[in-house]
Amino acid sequence: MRIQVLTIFPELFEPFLATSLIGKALEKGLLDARVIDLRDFTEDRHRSVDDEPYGGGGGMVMAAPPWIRAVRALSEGGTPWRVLLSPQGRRLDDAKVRELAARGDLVLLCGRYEGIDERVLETVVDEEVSIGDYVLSGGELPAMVLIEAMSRQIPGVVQLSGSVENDSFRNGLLDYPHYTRPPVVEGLAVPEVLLSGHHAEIIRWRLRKALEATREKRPDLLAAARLSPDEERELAALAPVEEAGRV
Ligand code: 21W
Repeated sequence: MRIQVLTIFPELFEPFLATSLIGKALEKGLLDARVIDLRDFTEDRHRSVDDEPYGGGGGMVMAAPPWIRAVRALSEGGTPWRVLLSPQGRRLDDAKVRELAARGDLVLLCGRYEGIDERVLETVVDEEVSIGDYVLSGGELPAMVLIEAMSRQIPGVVQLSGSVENDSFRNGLLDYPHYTRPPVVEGLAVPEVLLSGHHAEIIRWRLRKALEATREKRPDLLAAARLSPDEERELAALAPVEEAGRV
């Protein structure tokens, strides 16, 4: 997977790219991530990337020419899919992560200031992606979120490919509860079944807990989940929902 990031804050990506899973993926050559300073594509003495908005109003707008020169330069010798991280984008979810990861060759554009000249979108952007409905100061953190999520889809990056396959969201459900030593914490014991060694029972218990958690915390996910006949049967057999506040 090749990812090229365009930003005016390349240093923000350094510790992120050097750390843990991403760092190892880069080392192993499974991921090729490069961060490019947008200012390298300016042509004025001050390397300026922003200007006042036509039509007036507050704030500054990122000018089109450096973006267009940069994206064209990064597209030489290939046809990368060009994604602008933007509050106007479609909200990122698991399906979009997989879809973008499958493209294999991406340019991520990280904006700052009040926005980017619309002609950038019209000329060198294939798609806009947001990470949620809250205001950030730029596209850098969203780009890191996207890079981390996509990296987990590269075969060999997450050890035990099973942990990706069984991951929460794979079947559209939340995760089951986890426990490790010690066996009792603050008077709370680990559920007996997990100590029983009955693998089939443990699998079933985890499925029931995942179904319960999803029904309780994310009914929207449960409504959209693609459940197997076995999972449907377990869902139907769950104890009815406890009403909040009932004693
Ligand atoms: C945030 C730029 C808000 C401009 C209407 C008109 C990329 C982001 C960003 C930013 C505004 C993402 C306004 C979730 C995010 C990003 C910087 C608009 C006010 N409203 N995903 N003017 N949240 N944010 N400014 O902020 O670039 S992906």
